[in-house]
Amino acid sequence: MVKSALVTGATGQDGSYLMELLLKKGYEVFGLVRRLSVPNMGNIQHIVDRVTLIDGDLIDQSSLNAAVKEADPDEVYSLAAQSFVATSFVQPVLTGEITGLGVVRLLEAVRANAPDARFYQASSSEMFGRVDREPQDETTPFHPRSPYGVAKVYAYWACVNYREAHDLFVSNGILFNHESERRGLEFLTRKVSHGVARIHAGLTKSIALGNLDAKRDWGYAPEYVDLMWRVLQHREPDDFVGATGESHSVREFVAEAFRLAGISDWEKHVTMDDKNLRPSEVYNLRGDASKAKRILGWEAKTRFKDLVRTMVEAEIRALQQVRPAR
Ligand code: NDP
Ligand code: GDR
Repeated sequence: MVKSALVTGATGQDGSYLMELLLKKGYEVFGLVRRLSVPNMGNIQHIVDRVTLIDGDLIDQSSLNAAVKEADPDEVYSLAAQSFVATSFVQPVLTGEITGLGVVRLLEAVRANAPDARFYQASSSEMFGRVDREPQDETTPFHPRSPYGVAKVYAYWACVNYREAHDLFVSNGILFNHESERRGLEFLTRKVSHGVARIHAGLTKSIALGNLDAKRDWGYAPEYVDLMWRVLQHREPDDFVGATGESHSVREFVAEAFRLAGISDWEKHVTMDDKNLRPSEVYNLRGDASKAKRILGWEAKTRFKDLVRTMVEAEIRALQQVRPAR
């Protein structure tokens, strides 16, 4: 029997890699997309004729009910979110509506229309926030530091509650940062790799950043969607951290990206803009994914320097395709 999966957040970084993976595994794939005045199919253009796209919005219950009915899924991957932490400080209510309550709407749609489906929730290391121990694992207490983190904690506990109260198969992946050339341009790694490539091409002179001392556990996105799939293949619902176990500062990321582009004096190309600072910052995250390794056989493979290289090289290549070297 061919399995079917419904992926929300289909146009995002993770949705695009996950749908590719599910197609490779022979799934019938349904992707939830919301109506935009100008469609943004960039990440999924290459697979758009092999998946079924369903219109829907996490704010709209009836569209989620209809999507679940149409897909009749064996597996649901709840990836859609207002996912940019900085924006959550200026749009806290919208972030709560989408990133928090939106997940409950999807759970309700599944409970009513596909109660046997397995449900994956894209939970986040941002839930740990102000950490009191290192590394963080499934037992680390949550202390979110942004409206985004708060909304993710709400969604996380809603998932646990639907598992306990309604006996649904609901699992959380608590994933640390994972990046790629498909990342949105406002996220740090893509902003830097894109900016460095433009400086390398002589198109601009500098990048404006915020806190260079924050540390993150950065992995490579295609490996993390494999973890999502493994989480739902496990015999029982459970929660798993996904991380590399290594932490690096924003400053290290920036220095390495400029080094790879052959620019040694990176400080001359980075300016500070207070607009990029957050009212409350998450200073230090490093994950312990040993539970996922032990139970699911999953491990992050791409190390920090290879991730930076992959992203910078992709940006330089992309620019060369637009403006071939003379
Ligand atoms: P993206 O920001 O790239 O993608 C978010 C997706 O959600 C987009 O497809 C977006 O659609 C969709 N979306 C936003 N609002 C709505 C809405 N109201 N209704 C329907 N769809 C909506 O995120 P990522 O792919 O990076 O992340 C996927 C999930 O994993 C998110 O929930 C994120 O919070 C979480 N996460 C991500 C991590 C990471 O490092 N990437 C780490 C831990 C958790 P559109 O294209 O139209 O904007
Ligand atoms: P994060 O990712 O907040 O960790 O959330 P982001 O790339 O936005 O920030 C990482 C760190 O870099 C610092 N920083 C800057 N960040 C941005 N975006 N722009 C800047 O100019 C800049 N300067 C410094 C930030 O302050 C922060 O410390 C991501 C998202 O994908 C979430 O959805 C996900 O849940 C978490 O990762 C895990």
